[in-house]
Amino acid sequence: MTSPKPRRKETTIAPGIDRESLLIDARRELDMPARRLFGKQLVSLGGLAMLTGCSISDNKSVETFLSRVSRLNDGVQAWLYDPNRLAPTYTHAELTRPFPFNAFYGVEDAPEVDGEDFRLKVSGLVADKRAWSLPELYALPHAEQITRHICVEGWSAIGRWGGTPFSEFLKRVGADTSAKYIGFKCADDYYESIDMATALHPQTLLTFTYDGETLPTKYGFPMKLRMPTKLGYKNPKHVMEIFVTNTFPGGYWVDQGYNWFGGS
Ligand SMILES: Nc1nc2c(c(=O)[nH]1)N[C@H]1C(S)=C(S)[C@@H](COP(=O)(O)O)O[C@H]1N2
Ligand SMILES: [Mo]
Repeated sequence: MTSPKPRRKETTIAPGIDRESLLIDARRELDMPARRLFGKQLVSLGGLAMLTGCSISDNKSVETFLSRVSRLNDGVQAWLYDPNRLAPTYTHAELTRPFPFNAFYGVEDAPEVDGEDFRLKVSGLVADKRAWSLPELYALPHAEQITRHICVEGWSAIGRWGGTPFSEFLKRVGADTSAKYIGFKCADDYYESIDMATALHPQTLLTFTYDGETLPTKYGFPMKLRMPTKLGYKNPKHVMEIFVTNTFPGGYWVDQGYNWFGGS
């Protein structure tokens, strides 16, 4: 006896994926700025498929489609990004205490980097590939910032970071600022990359302190790239190497499906 085959829902696009949930996902990908651009009603699955140049007939092409939607969204976000617009800043009284720790592991597993031996590697499209010791980095022009860090896991917190404007560091190493990306390798298995416009933003700091103290291990010793214009996961801690490139480097969460531009 054969049991009747379950009737195929008309909206099914691929096994396990129906049209509605795919559309919800695609809409989620096209977050705020993009929605403003396309208009909520205008975003249809067919329209998105056309924009991304994908046919969506099986699992693999659905995956390609979704990743293209995400890349399309990156492009729209980058295009809408105003390199001069400043993120809000706050007062000492507004600091979140204690500032939360977050990583893809527990706080006890945060990597211990030896500051004495530490040398920051610099590679790719830069004139000067010399590695930097911490005292050399600490001697760079200093800026302090109290800004809000927003994590996609649903929390935000106001913190105070100190360090050097990243544009200043890029100038010192003779970075090719016409290149597309800056990549970061971290002491844990984390890695990230950002667009050049954000790298040069006046509030993007290479930070060495938290609230006036040497950056503690949990917050990313020896340094964290702090960008108040980007979501938390875009802000790499325990930075070991910085490279300038035109080849898309991806990122720890981006390579698992998060949006790359990650604006906040
Ligand atoms: N090296 C490294 N950097 C990282 C992460 C990580 O796991 N490893 N997590 C990111 C995420 S998701 C967040 S929210 C912030 C948390 O920073 P905090 O511990 O200073 O709050 O670090 C970001 N940078
Ligand atoms: Mo996060």
